[in-house]
Amino acid sequence: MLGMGGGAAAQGAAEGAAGADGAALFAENCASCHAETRLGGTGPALIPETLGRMMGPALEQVIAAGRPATQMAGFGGQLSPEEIAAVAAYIATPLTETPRWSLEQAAQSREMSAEYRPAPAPVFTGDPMNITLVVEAGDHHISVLDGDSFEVLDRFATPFAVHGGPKFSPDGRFVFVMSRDGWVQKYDIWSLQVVGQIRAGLNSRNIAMSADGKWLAVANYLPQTLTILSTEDLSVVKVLEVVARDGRPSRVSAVYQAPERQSFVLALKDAPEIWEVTTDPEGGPFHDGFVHSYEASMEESLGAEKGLFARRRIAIDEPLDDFFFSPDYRDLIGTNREGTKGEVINLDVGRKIAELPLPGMPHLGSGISWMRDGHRVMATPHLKEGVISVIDMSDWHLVQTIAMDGPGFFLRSHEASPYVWADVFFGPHKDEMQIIDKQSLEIVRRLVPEPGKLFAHAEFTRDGRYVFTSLMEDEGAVIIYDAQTFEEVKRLPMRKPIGKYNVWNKITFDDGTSH
Ligand code: DHE
Repeated sequence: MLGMGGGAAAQGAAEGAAGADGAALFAENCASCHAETRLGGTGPALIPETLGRMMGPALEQVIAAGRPATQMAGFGGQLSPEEIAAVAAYIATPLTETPRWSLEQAAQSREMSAEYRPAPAPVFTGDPMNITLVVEAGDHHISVLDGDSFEVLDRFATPFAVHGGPKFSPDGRFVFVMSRDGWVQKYDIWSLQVVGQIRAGLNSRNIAMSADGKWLAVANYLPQTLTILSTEDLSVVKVLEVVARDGRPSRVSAVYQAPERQSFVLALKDAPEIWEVTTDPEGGPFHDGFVHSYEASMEESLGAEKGLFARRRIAIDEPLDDFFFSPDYRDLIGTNREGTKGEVINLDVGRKIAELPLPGMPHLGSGISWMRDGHRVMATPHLKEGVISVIDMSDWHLVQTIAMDGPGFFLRSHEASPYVWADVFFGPHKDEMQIIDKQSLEIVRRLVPEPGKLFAHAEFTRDGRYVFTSLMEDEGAVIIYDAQTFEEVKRLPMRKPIGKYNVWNKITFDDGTSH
């Protein structure tokens, strides 16, 4: 079923370790589950795009010992260390051809659950708007937490390696999650049941929901496409080939919804372009009556594209990897992975309006904003520097660089909270959460619940009273704190909990949450 692309391509690279033939060993031992093409079957895809980006044990260790509580058995008894090294080298080698994944192939992968019965009302008594989902990477599950009682209402299996924020329907009833292998799963929070799943791409970055809740855009690395699904039944409604103006195909860095604009906004990873794809059935913001003005260069790209999913290109200086928006979605703040500077692109006029001093690989995807002294400021952690940059969004000047105990990954706050919770994901202080006062920008507290263990990512309850944090270890926990006193309130054992997502905070775009 899968398009060709891998197979023998990487053979040369994997023949090395004492002459063991990694490709042949793979075909014999692994292909039945992971597919001859390495693009996945009953087991996940074994390609660098997926493997190189996951937190977890080394490849050789997994091949030798297997993965507990999964179908992945250990091969330590059958293969010598040299043979295991050759298989690991083979699967770490890039595919030589970009695999195909057509609309038809995606459609054939769609599986809707026969057991699913939509409930007329929530099957639990708690507030459905205060549900928080916890992605557990240890055994690829999601736990559904009642945000008032802290009870686990359900725990369901997800596709392998879910990444990024799940996207909730505007009424908060359904949620969609995406795996790095391109599977998108739909779950009904009222019924506490999985609705179905589809493989929308072969290696995907993230998903975005349209403002009207009808469409889901899937940003793919492999193949170079943007897949648009119907949220109703997960059917594929459109596959946009992502080809830059100069004819080169490009991966998609990420896609987000711009609710005020009724559009999806995506950045191309391999070309200096931003695309805006309208989800307005009338074709806005590209229809004739649209109030914003466009520059002449934009007119050209509007061309014949009108109506639902019409696309607009915005030319920029260099490709963007990571980005963030002003609350009115007129400005996009982006950076490349080299992370030397940030750029502000105004989406109305379709060009750069400012540059930002943001060295040290800012992680704008987890940026947040809030009001300070009558000005809106945004803050971003940096993956390569132990600082958080705070920028004034009215004139784009750097307000302050907050010195942290190491580089961090995630920031979170809440409208009702005077504090930002920031992790120190990398380095010797990975066990620490630093709490920053949103007005003084001072660090007011450091929490270290388990010295030496990775402690990261925070999410608030709907009312902002409690904060859920992750002890990101295989035998880890969600640790719940009082958001005012910072006292630990409860600990829920979990299998490597990563991200946590509160329905209300997400669907209302609460100040303090990332996309
Ligand atoms: Fe993420 C969100 C990109 C590595 C956990 N990450 C995102 C988003 C992007 C992104 C673009 C926003 C998507 C969205 O929510 O719609 N992540 C990247 C990378 O480029 C990077 C650095 C390398 C890569 O793997 O591609 C990366 N991310 C990781 C991890 O190693 C993490 C810690 C573990 C994992 O799951 O792989 C990780 N990323 C997360 C989480 C979010 C996320 C938990 C959602 C944060 C939120 O609160 O919304």
